[in-house]
Amino acid sequence: MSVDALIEAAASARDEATAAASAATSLEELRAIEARTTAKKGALGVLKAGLGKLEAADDKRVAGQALNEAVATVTAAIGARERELAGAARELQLAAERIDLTEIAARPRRGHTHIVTQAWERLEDVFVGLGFQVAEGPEVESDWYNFEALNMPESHPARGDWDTLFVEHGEPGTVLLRTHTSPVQIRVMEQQPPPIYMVMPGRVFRRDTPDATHMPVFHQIEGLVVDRGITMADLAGTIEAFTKAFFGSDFTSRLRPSYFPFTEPSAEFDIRTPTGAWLELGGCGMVHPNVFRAVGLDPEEWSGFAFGFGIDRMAKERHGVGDLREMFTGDIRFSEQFS
Ligand code: 2NL
Repeated sequence: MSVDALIEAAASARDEATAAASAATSLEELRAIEARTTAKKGALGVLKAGLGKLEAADDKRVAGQALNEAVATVTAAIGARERELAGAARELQLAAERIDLTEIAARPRRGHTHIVTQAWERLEDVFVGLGFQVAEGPEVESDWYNFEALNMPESHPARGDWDTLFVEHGEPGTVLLRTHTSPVQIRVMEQQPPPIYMVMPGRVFRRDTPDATHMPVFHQIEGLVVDRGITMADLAGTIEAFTKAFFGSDFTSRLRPSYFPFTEPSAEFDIRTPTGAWLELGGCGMVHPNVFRAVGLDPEEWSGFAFGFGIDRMAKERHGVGDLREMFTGDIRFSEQFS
């Protein structure tokens, strides 16, 4: 091959390869152009191998320069196109993975507590405002804390009123799910000397078939005051102050005679709504001397009152829920109505 023909072939291979490189749409195409042009067995590689056949040193130099220039041009064109393709691929990936954060900020989905929790926390707030402290205790209890210390010895007929759920642990009938939060009050009286001004909210358990007004698992708040010279007038005044603070100043309260084994005298308390209707809320009374004796307090020195009512029913009434069971299905469409 003459030197001119060789230079001509190099230029033509170069032009074909640079045009193909700038039109390429994939890395595979670029690798194929390399293979057929700049590689050892490609067009320019083969021409380079033919350099040795040229006789004149000048011809070798001129043709060698032309070949080197052609390889450099093609290599640069392939490199440039490769960077373009990589950039485009990255653009595509970014577009595909794009998240519009403003869309999320525009529709905040904030949850809220269950209506029983809302009532529980409001009750705590009101009692703390009246000067009470809050105490909690275990849900699995012994016979002593749930019954015995509350003036209900083993033979006491009132024990049957509590539909107790027993736990298979230890001696049969000695370990149970607490049927009220009163055991917490016993624990508090055992652990700290009076004066005591405390409320005990918590989950309690009874062997009941669920219906519109009963659940086997429900929530209660009980209050206990122990001090010197506490009378039934303090109980009535506290119930009245609570009623106005919790329901509003246009509500009032009343006590009606009742019976509980752990209080004497005992009463039910009702609240009167602004429309004049009376609603039963809970029970209360003066702490029975036997309860003081059970925790080692002298009933001649100390006196006190206690009260208790159901939290679930308060939430049910407040939100006009027709059936207690609705509150515990866990159905988000129910819960979300009460933010
Ligand atoms: C109700 C009535 C009541 C008590 C709870 C109590 C606790 C101790 C001593 C005396 Cl340690 N009494 N608690 C007293 C009267 C009534 O609850 O209807 N609860 C839902």
